[in-house]
Amino acid sequence: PISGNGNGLAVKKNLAVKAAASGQAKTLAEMQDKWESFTFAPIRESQVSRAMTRRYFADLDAYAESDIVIIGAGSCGLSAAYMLGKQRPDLKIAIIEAGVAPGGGAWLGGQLFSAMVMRKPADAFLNDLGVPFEDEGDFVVVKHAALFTSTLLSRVLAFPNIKLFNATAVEDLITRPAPTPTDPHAVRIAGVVTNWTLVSMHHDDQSCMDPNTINAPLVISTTGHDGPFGAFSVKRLVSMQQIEKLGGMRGLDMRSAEDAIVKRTREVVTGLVVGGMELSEVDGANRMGPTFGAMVLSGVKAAEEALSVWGA
Ligand code: AHZ
Repeated sequence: PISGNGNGLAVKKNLAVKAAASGQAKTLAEMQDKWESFTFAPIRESQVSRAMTRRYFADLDAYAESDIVIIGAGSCGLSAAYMLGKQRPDLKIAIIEAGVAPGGGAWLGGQLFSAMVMRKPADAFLNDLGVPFEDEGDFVVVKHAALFTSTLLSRVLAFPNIKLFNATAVEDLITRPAPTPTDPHAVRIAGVVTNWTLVSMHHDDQSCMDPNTINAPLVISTTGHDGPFGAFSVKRLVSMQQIEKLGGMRGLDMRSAEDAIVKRTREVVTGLVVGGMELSEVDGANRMGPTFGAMVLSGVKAAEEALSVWGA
């Protein structure tokens, strides 16, 4: 409804009439060569505002209780989301991505080159996704990393049960006591604490900017290796004394790094599955540099681990 202009009803009626008159869908061919008489369907600014905010706040409301939260929408997080969306349309899955642009480091291959290399058998993921590649024997090459990332992203965003909150940072983890016989101070992870990233970046020079929260029985953290934003959850696990210390990512060794990351993808603390390069910081694993097979297969395994924990 249009209101707040002192003449709400009249405007509403007027717009409804115009919308009915021009509302028929046109094909692009019908528009061609008729640009002199071209006009868009009518609109009022408040309609645009409400179209966006109503949906965003309805999503915040709906996903305040999520089934699974994925932190980070890089190649690993998006791969996990894709597998979960495909297998479990009944689950509510929120992805929290600190950047405005989801995709993490997967928009380019390496050193700003376009092509993206994936070692076999990660080509199975590309086949599932429908991304074409050149076969080089033991590895495959996607002609542009952006083709991989944009395809994966579009498939993930099309799932009705997945909501991506980008430009939103996870600032902390929600915990509940879960003492064990050997550790009376153990906790389980029960959700995430969020804030708009621009707000998160200004806690030092602005005050009173409390965060928001999402409850979820299972969190998958894929925030990448340490950096301005990376390795977020595992660093927090150390400061809250749930793991003793981080192993620290080791130097580059393509030959061992990829197997290690996939094999070690697991529930690190109850309720928190860690995948992708964030794991290299926990276990002291090598980095692999510009080969992305381990990222997608770690995502596949993280989804599998999450579902087994979630269903347990
Ligand atoms: O913005 C981050 C990125 O998109 C996001 N992120 C980090 N901290 C966050 C937080 N809240 C919300 N606190 C956060 N989002 O997480 C995403 C991580 O993506 P990535 O591409 O950096 O990590 P990945 O593990 O999916 O892929 C790693 C790719 C690499 S790094 C590497 C090497 O250095 O050797 N090799 C490969 C293949």
